[in-house]
Amino acid sequence: VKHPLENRWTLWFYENKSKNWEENIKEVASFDTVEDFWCLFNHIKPPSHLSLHCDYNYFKNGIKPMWEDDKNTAGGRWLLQLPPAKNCPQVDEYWKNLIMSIIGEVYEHSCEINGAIVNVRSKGTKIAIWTSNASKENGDNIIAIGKKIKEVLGAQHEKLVYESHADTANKHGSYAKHAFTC
Ligand code: M7G
Repeated sequence: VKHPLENRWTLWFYENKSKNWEENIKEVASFDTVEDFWCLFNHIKPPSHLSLHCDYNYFKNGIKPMWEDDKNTAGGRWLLQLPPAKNCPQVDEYWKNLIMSIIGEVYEHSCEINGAIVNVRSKGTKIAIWTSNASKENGDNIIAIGKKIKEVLGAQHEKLVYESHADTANKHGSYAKHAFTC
């Protein structure tokens, strides 16, 4: 008997092929048991072995890994910015622990977590958890999620920043306004 997860999750893969961002993002597979997750996760390259400009996205089934999805429009992301993967051997371990934590629903406010993304870029690797409610009034829950992320990653020394998708989408230059840090 396989061990069921609380939610069904979908892996999406982004590969920079065409100019149209949305065309580059493809649904790969879905799973709702621990065993099927490991089967998929162990079958694909870790982030450190991905080509530049590729992303893995694990999202709850039915939520697209895009700002435009109804569940994401009012949300934001907790972001951990790391050096390029070759200079950062922890990337794969962080990523594995992060995905295990979201599908295992270890967060007190797991219902606010929509998914997680790793972006492999020349300037560095970004790891993020996307949450559904970026409002100031939801600050306590956002901070609680951020603290838990640091704990599950074993990354107390790293800095996390939270930015709303609205700010990220409207950013000028490389930096969005940071709504929270932890
Ligand atoms: P990125 O891949 O998140 O980070 O965004 P990067 O700048 O380190 O590569 C790159 C670009 O992809 C953005 O400036 C947008 O043009 C596009 N893009 C990224 N995301 C997450 C979205 C999204 O959710 N919706 C749309 N329409 N475009 C996006």
